[in-house]
Amino acid sequence: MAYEFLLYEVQEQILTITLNRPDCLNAFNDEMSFELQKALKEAEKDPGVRCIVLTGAGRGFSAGQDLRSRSVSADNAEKPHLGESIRKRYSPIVSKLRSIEKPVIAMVNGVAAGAGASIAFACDLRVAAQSAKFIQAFIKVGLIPDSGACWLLPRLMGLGSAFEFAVTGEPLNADAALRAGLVNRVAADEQLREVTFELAKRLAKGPTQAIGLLKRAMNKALSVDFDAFLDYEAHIQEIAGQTEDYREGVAAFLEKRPAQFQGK
Ligand code: LHQ
Repeated sequence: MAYEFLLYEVQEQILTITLNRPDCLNAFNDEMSFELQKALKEAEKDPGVRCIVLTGAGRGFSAGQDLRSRSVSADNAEKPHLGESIRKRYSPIVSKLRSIEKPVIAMVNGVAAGAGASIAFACDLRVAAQSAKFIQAFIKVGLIPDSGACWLLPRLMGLGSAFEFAVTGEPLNADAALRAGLVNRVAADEQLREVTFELAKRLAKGPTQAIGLLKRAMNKALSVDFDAFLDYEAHIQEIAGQTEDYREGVAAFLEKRPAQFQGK
């Protein structure tokens, strides 16, 4: 499938999706948001994709909504319908990032603002370049953090820090984001790709189904009580125990050799 505003490249079972509107720091127009939805669906179906890296072309990760786009313009006589815009464009993206049963790494190469930051927060892991920064820019244009940020941020960094981050709209640099628990690793700019792909390769060689089930279990854990979760966990482990990778993992342990997981 051809994309106009994304690059979609698979190598060594790692899919790299690059947001590709560098002139405006990869701000989302309608087409790019629909293309990202499609790309994630394509990745979900492809057994040859066992890890996804999401990044941006040029000096930014993404500046969020393209504020020049007519569909969100605040200049028209008629007031814009942002609820509808979010439901159609961003919610399906962040929902899929949370539910897709493959690990997703945001390789944050530069500024991530507004919905661009929210999309990075919806990924499973974030590796940030030293020069990257995160901005919850919404408040500066009179909006609330969207694309799941009000749900994700308190869980990632705690309620008080999340509120401060959102209400001030002040940027967090990569080191501050690491301290706040918003990113997993910070790499020197010139080593970002290497550090990210070292992690991606490891994940792509992992027991993909178990990683997907782990993601499902942790998503569930955010919304149920402990005993209900234990019941759910037993159900999920039952599924994991049926995989070929479980059989391989145990055999490799007993034979004292590294496991060769196939993602099956
Ligand atoms: C942009 C943008 C941009 C267009 C930089 N749009 N061109 C959801 C649904 C419905 C409605 C509304 O919102 C949402 C969710 C959201 O995402 S709301 C939040 C939208 N994003 C922002 O408010 C961020 C706006 N951008 C900025 O504050 C700055 O550009 C940041 C801090 C990201 C980067 O600053 P600089 O590094 O100084 O770069 P710059 O400002 O010079 O930008 C470079 C170019 O990119 C520039 O174009 P130009 O033609 O002048 O070179 C900007 O106009 C363009 N650009 N963000 N969101």
